[in-house]
Amino acid sequence: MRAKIIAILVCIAITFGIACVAISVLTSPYSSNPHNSSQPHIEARGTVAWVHDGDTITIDLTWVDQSREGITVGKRESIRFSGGIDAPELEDTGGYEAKNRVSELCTPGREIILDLDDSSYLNSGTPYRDHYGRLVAVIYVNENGRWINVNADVLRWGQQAYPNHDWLKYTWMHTEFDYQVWLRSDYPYLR
Ligand SMILES: [Ca+2]
Repeated sequence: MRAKIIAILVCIAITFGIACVAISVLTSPYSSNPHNSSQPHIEARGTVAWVHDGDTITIDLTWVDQSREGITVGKRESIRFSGGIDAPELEDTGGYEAKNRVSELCTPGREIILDLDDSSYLNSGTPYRDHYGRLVAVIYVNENGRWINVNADVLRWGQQAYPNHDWLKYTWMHTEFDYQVWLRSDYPYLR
């Protein structure tokens, strides 16, 4: 009798455990993608506060992967676009146009997801940040069910629209990301 009760309790515990795992997987930010299966890698989420220029925006962090050291939910952070790319300064040719290009995708209050640059500490000595303390990342927005890499978008647009500017000015720096992938014709995360 006692063995039977123990067996029943073990069965209940196993069922409960499986249910808990299933619920956590279904509600995880990694799987909460209503639009498509090819969701980019996510290490943080946030909402846009404002756009500085063609390669930097400010966001409010709403979710951060637990293992990301020194990054706190609820904090306002500047995000420098990763991948070694550079947009013109606002006072230079194409600067305002680049800001407008980013602003089309990064409207205030819009949700974005971030793939933080795991290699940026090699440049600054601080995980995921540059020398100015900004987070370095790739920013994605979801537009009508498509994930768009904002870094790749401004790079591809800029090279066409303002070819005299060196859009790949910082590719000598350490980065997790390969801008050459973003320039391929079959790159998926584009408008
Ligand atoms: Ca990363």
